[in-house]
Amino acid sequence: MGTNLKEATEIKLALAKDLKSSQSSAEVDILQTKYLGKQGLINRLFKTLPIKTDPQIGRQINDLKKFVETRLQEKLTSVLTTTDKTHFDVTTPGLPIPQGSLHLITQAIEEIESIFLHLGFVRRRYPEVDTDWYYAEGLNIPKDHPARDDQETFYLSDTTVLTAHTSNGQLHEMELKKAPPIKMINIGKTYRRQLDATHTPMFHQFEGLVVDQGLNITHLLGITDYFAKSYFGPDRRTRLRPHHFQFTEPSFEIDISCEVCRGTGLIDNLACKVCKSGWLELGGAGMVHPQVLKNGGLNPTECSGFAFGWGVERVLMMKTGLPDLRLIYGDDLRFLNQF
Ligand code: FA5
Repeated sequence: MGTNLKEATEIKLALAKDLKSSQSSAEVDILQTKYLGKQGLINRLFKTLPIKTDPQIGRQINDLKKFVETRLQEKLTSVLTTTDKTHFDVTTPGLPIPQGSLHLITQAIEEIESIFLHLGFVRRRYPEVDTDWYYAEGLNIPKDHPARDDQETFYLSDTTVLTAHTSNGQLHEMELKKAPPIKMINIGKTYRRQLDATHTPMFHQFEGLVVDQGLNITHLLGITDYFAKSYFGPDRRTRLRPHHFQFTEPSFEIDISCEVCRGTGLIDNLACKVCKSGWLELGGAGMVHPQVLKNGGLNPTECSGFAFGWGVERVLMMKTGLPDLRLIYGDDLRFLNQF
């Protein structure tokens, strides 16, 4: 009897010491094996002590076993709730991961790009920082033209600008291709010193340029109409309005029929509040000026072309009824999450 008491006391003392130095569930697991495992200290007592001849001994070892089990369980609970930060409970429900999405302008650019790719256009990206020649001089915009006004254009040096339109891509494309046919859509960032509900200092334009033999205004109209119907809906119509750009001749503004009043300009016999006239302005276009073809290294007696340049933010505004372009570049997630 004395012998087994002595061994139980030794085990309890060793356990107390082990528990004190254990700081993690992994360490408690090791103790579990050391004391309660198949080859553990308690099982060794069952094997070595005369439990068959003295049932008292068996009972005492069982009590010791329960004691060890309880202390190990207590220790495990304690390390899990306090010190053990490495423990991973696979049954704990996960935290929801906030889901991101493409920015609404990226989505609009992808949609516009896919419409033009469908028509056989090639997507291009030309410099946002460019020289005076590509941005203005080569496009027939002389030094004293109002578009050069530094109130509107960000000049980086006397001869370098942050491009205020994507039309600089026209000359780059002509130089790259060297000969017709040309059919490119240049979508890029553009910059102007403007800020209000319909103007942002950085915005995007998509610039189409098509050069080939025998092109005329009806081809421009066909492309414009296809874009309007694909992007805005099959009921929309387009029209040309005379306008002026230095790099196209003749030049136009393209209008698209208003969806709200269906192009009539009237709702319940009152002027439509969205468009007032039945039409909304899409952007500029025209037949490429012969001098610009020459500047791009092409022969205007052998080919002709048309070009257009429209604002991505503005077409998105027209499509979605967005009241203020500044929302697009703000950080209000209640707005951005809707896209
Ligand atoms: C031009 O920039 C011409 N380069 C377009 C062109 C290309 C004409 C090819 C002929 C041939 P405009 O200045 O009108 O044109 O600008 C084109 C479009 O850019 C506008 O219709 C509008 O949709 C958009 N836009 C202009 N300024 C801003 C701005 N600050 N914020 C957002 N969109 C703008």
